[in-house]
Amino acid sequence: MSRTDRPRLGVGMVGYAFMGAAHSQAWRTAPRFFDLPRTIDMAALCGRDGAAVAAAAERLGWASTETDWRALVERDDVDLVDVCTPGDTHEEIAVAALAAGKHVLCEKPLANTLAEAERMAEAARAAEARGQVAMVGFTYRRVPAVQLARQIVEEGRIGRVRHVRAQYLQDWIADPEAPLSWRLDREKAGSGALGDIGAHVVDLAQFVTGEWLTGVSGLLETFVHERPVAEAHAGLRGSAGADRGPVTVDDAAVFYGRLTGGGLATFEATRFAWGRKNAIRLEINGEAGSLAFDFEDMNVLHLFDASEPARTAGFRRIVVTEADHPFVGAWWPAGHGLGYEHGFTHQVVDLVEAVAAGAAVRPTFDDGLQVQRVLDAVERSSLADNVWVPVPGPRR
Ligand code: SOE
Repeated sequence: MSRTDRPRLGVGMVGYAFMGAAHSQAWRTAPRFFDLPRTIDMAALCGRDGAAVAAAAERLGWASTETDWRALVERDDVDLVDVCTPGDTHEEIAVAALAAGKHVLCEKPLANTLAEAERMAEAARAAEARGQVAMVGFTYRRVPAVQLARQIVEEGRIGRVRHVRAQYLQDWIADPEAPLSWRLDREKAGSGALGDIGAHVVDLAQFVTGEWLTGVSGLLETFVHERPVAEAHAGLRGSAGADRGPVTVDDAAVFYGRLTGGGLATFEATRFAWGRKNAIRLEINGEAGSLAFDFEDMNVLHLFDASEPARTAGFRRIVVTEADHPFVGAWWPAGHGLGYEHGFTHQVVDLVEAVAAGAAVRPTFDDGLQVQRVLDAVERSSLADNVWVPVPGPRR
């Protein structure tokens, strides 16, 4: 089937900041490197400020604009709504889009609260029964090295999982004078490091092991309670004075939990780790070996096979750039590697294939709800002197 006579998939996106730019790149690029079963039409970009969204549409490759997401959701030429807005709007936009018969891709974390996530997952289950697709944007699952790690665990190569050691380390607000942004405001973001980056490592731990956390205990901390207000975020000014405002979320989270297979998991999420820019570090220790990954060296997966004779045993450095590694064959010759943006493109590839097949694609909103259950339990634990808080399992 030539590319031109494939059924059209009209996409409408809400939001055009960092995630909007990364998703736009994926919608533009995926059809050019993967043989998708749909022709992608980047039909409309939505944002409140008409002039700003028009400029963004021009820059990011969208054919038209809307200033009200409700209008976007009702458009007949939009089949899929991509939600790239702060967490306080995820539920209303995603639920309205699902009710309007659209497929939905929603940025992570799914929601700002457990109650919102439960309502979104319920709406998604009903929509999936009608043949619609709902996906949450945990893009790091689609880094080839992470996909390979999942395959190795699933093949039983490292045996039963004993430990998961997961960190997400950044430093973009380690400077106490770094200005406030919506990510530091509880109303907009729901939480700080816990929901923003802790959500990623919870999802990765559950994805790579195929297990989920049955209970957690944790601590949250806010190191800097007040910051300068940048003009763009004038609305965040507090009583602290016209040019400063309060930080109302956690700056860092540390927590641990038990996995369904009996293993133990430890997590750390912080944006105060000077020198760490986007360091997602995952180590899985099984009864027969270990895996280790660091996003700051994202094309490499380390494998230790405990069956190797001690004389020559050691971590093997697998360069995940071969054509038969997940997703890699569509890109460059062996050894040339991929980047941060490729996880977003691979996300679009699997989403569009699921839409064409009329099938669900993971992470579903139920997967997003499972992460939200963990975040909620960590928050409740931290508020109660880090007591142990059970985490209910997934519906299916
Ligand atoms: C900020 O911490 C952030 O932009 C996250 O919100 C994204 O999900 C992650 O991909 C990069 O870092």
